[in-house]
Amino acid sequence: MFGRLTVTEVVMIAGNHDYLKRDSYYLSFEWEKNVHMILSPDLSCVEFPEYSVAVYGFSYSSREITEECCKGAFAQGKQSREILLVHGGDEKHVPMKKEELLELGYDYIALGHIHKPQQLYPERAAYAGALEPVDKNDIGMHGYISGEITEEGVRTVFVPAALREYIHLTVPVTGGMTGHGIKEKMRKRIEEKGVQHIYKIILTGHRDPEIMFDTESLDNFGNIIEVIDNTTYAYQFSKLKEQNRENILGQFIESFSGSEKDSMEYQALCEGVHALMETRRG
Ligand SMILES: [Mn+2]
Repeated sequence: MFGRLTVTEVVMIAGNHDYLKRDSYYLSFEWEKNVHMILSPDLSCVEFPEYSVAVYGFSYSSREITEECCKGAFAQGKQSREILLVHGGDEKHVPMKKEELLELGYDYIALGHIHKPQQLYPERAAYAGALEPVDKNDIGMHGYISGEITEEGVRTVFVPAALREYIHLTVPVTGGMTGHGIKEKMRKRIEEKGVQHIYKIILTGHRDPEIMFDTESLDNFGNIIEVIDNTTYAYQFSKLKEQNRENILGQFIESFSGSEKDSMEYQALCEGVHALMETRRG
């Protein structure tokens, strides 16, 4: 596939997942002419004199690299534009400090390992992130970074390219909404955001105590991996308290007076009242 590219040179390094084992396919594979894999575990470079560019990097030869090997990995001035490829950034995978990276003298540092795209320093160092999200908690946009080095310096732009996103979608529920109503609301919200994405739905707000909804049946498009029901029951506590001054229900509500809507106490109030009401209903 890389070989089909017509005006592109590909430079790559092995990371912690595809590190260079003794029988690694990387060691014997014959890449197309435009593909340059840096196999050395020590800093090496590929030069492109026609573009006045040198790309530096090193590959993993073990699952982990706990040394700070970016320390002292200075740009060597072989070409007028120099780029560094690094895979890692956490404790067990090439620990590094942002300040130290920036002092190495590269025009740009292209980072991998962390799946979420993020800039370490604008126009100088960034994680492109995974091309597609690879885990259900890998939320947000995914794509690649397109960069240009000119006389004016480096300019980068993040290009969203993933076909799907994992989205955590909050759907507010109000008292009086039926199971069908909630399902319709979810359908609308998902249609607005895109049915191609994969959703974790978080139901919030208050629901009618009489309403039972089956979270299993809410999946309109087959793209919901989880429904979390964080709703509380929509009771009118002040009215219930008035009506039940003389019994345990009224006293129970009274004992929670003043609790904040989002607090654990409020949750306990809702659950407790619901339990007491259920016993009444018999
Ligand atoms: Mn990695």
